[in-house]
Amino acid sequence: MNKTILAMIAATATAACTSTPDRHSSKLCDAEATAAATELYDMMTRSAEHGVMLGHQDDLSYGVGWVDTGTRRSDVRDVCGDYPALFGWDLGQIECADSVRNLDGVEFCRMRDNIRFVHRQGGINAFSWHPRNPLTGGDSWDVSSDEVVASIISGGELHEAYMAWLDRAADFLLSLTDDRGEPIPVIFRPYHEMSGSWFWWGAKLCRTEDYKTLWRETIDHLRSRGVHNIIVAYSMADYTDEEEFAERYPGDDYVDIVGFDIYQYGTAEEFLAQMKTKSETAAAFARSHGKIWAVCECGYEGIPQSDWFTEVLAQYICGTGCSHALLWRNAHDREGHFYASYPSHSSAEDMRRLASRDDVLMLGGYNSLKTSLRR
Ligand code: BMA
Repeated sequence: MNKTILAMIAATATAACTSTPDRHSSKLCDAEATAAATELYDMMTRSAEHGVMLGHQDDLSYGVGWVDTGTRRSDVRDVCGDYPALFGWDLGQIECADSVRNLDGVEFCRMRDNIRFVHRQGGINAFSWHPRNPLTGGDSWDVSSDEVVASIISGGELHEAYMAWLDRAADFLLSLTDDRGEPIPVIFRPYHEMSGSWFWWGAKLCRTEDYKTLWRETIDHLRSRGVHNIIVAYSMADYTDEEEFAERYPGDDYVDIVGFDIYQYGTAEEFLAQMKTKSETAAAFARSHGKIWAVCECGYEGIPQSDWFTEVLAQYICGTGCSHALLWRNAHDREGHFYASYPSHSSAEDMRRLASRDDVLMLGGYNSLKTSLRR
């Protein structure tokens, strides 16, 4: 972190951000949250006032043209000279008995090792979850039945079986221990993009009330299993106003971070118009509910515009009180499916520029900020 950021911290009073909640109202929704989770959430609330943390999905697991061999390689670090502050992982397939790898081929034991590394380095770990379809046996994207959610909530014929899936997720979350054996705090972002209808839990695939029940029963079940190291994130797909944003919201007792997933598919203008609506709405909702807000997933597949990071993405993630923005994965096994830059790509210089902004926190910047805030 450079001097400018430190000066900004000193001038916090003048740099007050309108879109972060009153710090004192920001406490975790879990009354029994671990001290480490509580401290992390508090730090995230405060860091959002100073900059946005950059995140990357599967950053240490693989990148364009390589897979993890234990060297902690990272496309983001290769380009920017520093790791992202936040690391995304996906739990998909943890629900299957004796599952060794997640849906993208990442071995859960390697994931755990990398999560411990991230934690030791002072970074933040965040989970999404693409569970298989418990009714049809298909994957998350199997939307052939609109009975799935009803079948797994209380009273549904698969309720008990689904609780066993949650048990496997709980076991994994509890296995993420630090050097002292304490559970590492992580962001947990289940049943995401719920306003869309491409996952079995999507808007047209279940009743709104059943969705909320599924969410609450999931969190309650994890808590009953002793999982108190999670910071829960609610991440919408598209919406146009606060009413839509709130429609499937399971309640303040079940959510800590609100936000959305957003990808550019068309023009930059279209993307920016969506960013504006979605970020302003999420920020307003976060403010009135005492939560923090984030861009939980984002990107432009293949980064066809070489200055996209600074000219487009930065516009609504910087200076808006956004806690973090997670770029999606750099697939090693799917040509052109990457969202962070890599050294030989035409966007590398621009991603470096984004990472060096005073109001963008990479891992080093986040660590320096924590040190200053703790003083
Ligand atoms: C999607 C794509 C898929 C991947 C899934 C879960 O957006 O990247 O290839 O399997 O996420 O990570």
